[in-house]
Amino acid sequence: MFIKRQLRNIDVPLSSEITPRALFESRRDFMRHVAVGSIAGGALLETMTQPARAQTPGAQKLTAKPNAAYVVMDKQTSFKDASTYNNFYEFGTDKGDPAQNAGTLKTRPWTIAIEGEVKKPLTLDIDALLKLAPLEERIYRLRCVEGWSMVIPWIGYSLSELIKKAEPTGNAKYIEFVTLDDKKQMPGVYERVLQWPYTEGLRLDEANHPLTLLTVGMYGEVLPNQNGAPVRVVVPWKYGFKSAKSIVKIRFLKEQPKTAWNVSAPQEYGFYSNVNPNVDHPRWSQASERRIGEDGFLARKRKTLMFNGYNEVAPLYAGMDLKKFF
Ligand SMILES: Nc1nc2c(c(=O)[nH]1)N[C@H]1C(S)=C(S)[C@@H](COP(=O)(O)O)O[C@H]1N2
Ligand SMILES: [Mo]
Repeated sequence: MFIKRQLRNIDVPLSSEITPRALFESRRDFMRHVAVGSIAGGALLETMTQPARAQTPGAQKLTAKPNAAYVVMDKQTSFKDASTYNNFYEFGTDKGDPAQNAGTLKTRPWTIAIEGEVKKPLTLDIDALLKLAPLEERIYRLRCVEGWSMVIPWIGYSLSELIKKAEPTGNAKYIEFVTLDDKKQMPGVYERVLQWPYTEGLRLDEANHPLTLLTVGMYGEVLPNQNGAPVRVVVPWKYGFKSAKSIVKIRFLKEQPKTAWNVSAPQEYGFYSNVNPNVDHPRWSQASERRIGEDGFLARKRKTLMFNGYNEVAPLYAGMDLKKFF
């Protein structure tokens, strides 16, 4: 069943995926970048990146200062698409399942335990975590290994702020994220598609990279449950599955942790999982991607960029064979 579902999501390249159009489009995007870059001040930048207004009845507003250093200029994905086309297997394996089923997730009270190789093990209440550092809005591309991507205005702060508070020992080389695992709130956990709890991990220097966002909101609101409320990470230069949702525990470790996807299919999902157009997944090409919301007759495929376009992370992998460490 698992394999069948995955296969159903394969992207068939459209015949409209022809070079001249792709070239034209990327040149236009480039010109847009140049134009914006040459204008001083953030005013234009802000109008061009206005979040598509969220419309969740009863959703809680969350204010955050836009951080102009972290703004992808591509058109934003609509809130509707970003909150109804999700991967969150604890709530089911179909894209619409999380939006349908995640209403049962209780996000208060909620604590995050910080354990392992730290001088200050602690259990943080979610409301304390929200106040640990100023909240920022950052517009990131997120690329799923299945071949689609979105552009989302997230709210949070660099995970490094939390790591600083925990004071890792000199032994800490890796970090592990553990998602809530509760059958009463998460109907998908009855299906044995993955090993529960969902776990993910990063090398400590990756976790400390300023791009790695501890995320509590999106589109000016608290995170919808289906997007990983009340707290998740977003690691934009890696495939989406590295961005673990609804985190209850962060462990600091000496050794590289196991990760849920790697355990389920080690030939398909490595530990690093950096977005890399030159290394295909056995079932999906990684050379191009479909931007959610651009489907339809005139939809084009976009070229996938190395590190999802976040070239500033390249030094983290200096001298590493990224085909071997996929
Ligand atoms: N706990 C948990 N986190 C998860 C997943 C999941 O199934 N369970 N799916 C991952 C995958 S495959 C992707 S692409 C992103 C999707 O995030 P989004 O729904 O907010 O776009 O969440 C990731 N985080
Ligand atoms: Mo994904």
